[in-house]
Amino acid sequence: MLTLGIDSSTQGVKAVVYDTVQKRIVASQAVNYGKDLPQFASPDGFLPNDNPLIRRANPEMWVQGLELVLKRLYDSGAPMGEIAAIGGDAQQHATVCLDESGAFTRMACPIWMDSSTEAEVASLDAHFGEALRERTGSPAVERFAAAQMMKFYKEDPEAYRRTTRVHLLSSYLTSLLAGRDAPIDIGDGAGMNLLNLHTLEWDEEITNFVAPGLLEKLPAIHRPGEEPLTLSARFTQFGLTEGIPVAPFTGDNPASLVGCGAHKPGSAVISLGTSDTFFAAMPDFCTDPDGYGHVFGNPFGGFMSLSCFKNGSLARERVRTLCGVDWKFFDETAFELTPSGNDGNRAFAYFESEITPRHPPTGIEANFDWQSASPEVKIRALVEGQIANMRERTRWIGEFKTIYVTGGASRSQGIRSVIADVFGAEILTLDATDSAAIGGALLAANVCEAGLTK
Ligand code: XUL
Repeated sequence: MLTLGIDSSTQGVKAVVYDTVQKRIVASQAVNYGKDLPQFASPDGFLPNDNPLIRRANPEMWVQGLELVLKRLYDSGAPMGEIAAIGGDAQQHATVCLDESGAFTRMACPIWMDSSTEAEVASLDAHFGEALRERTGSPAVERFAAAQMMKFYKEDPEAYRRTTRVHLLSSYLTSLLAGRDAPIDIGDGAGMNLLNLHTLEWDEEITNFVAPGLLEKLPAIHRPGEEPLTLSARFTQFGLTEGIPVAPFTGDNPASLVGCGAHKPGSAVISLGTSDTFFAAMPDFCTDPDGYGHVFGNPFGGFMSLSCFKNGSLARERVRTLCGVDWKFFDETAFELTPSGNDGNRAFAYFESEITPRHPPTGIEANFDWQSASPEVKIRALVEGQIANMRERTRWIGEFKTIYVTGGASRSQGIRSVIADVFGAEILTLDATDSAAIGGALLAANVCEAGLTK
């Protein structure tokens, strides 16, 4: 069976046609927002803003990105007519607000990188304290929908009032493909500070506190085993068959959990993308006592734990540019020229405000003379700093003998060896660096195999 997996990430969108029997990608295409949709003036997938805490994107860019990647697949001769089902994922936490006619009520949607809701987080903290973490799996978090919607209501009450539906990007894309309002997937819905993970219902007390009428604006919650949505006629222009099942899109991290085959407890996944994340299927529900980590839904049932680090691939790219070296040097040579441990030289990159742990956007902080150091020392210092911080902040998730490494930077032998050293674990990689899109394709296959197709 062929299924289509779509990954709508921060910097672009990818689509893979996946053969579920031979377990291989038969066609794939990608769109980069900066390069391919320059009219949205978002080189890194968000609108540049003088305030480094504000990170927003035009939702029209996500729609055009989706259509362009499907067009590219179709034009490349991919077997679109043979695709039996569609699944996918999106960057987590981005909210999309619509009015009754389905038009956007907010043309600059906060994405996961937004940290401009400090005041709202403080007010959620003051009101709910520990109860928020206990009920929703996460402490009050800047990028999550609760704080973001509280701010939207305060900043633009008129647009908030006109909003009749608040989607996550994942459920918005499912709605677009299905041509009707789609439910929210629990994997991604858990990343809003609004879903009670004990009842798997929206928490009325929290929604009432956040903004008036929010509960009615939230989509239904997807229940496993529900009849899937089906593809709308609009997408037949790309050779797809109207009426094929569309599995509810999930978050990129839950999709990667599935794509790596790590949806059963036992192994962990490190995804090295715009954000670096560390996650694992959870044997038992628990939360991060230090208040940085999260609990999301596992698309195959139960929960997953996750810690997210904001200064991931954009920081690596920035240091590579500062060093004036190519990717081969960054990924391999730098690690051949330097010893493990880097003679004690370590650096932390805060180009973006960091969330795990919280840190303002101060640039590079090194324990050595950064300016005069060689490129290889700088590169190892950065990567060892990133991975050592990850190790420290993910102890609450558990100890793992096997770690899957995925995402663009998983191609780097140097980075993989640092992970193996720091975690003392066996490192596995997939053939494709993009486990999220494969996860989407597997979720699509799952709705077919569950016999839920019409
Ligand atoms: C997870 C998070 C990021 C985004 C990146 O909580 O914010 O990993 O999902 O796309």
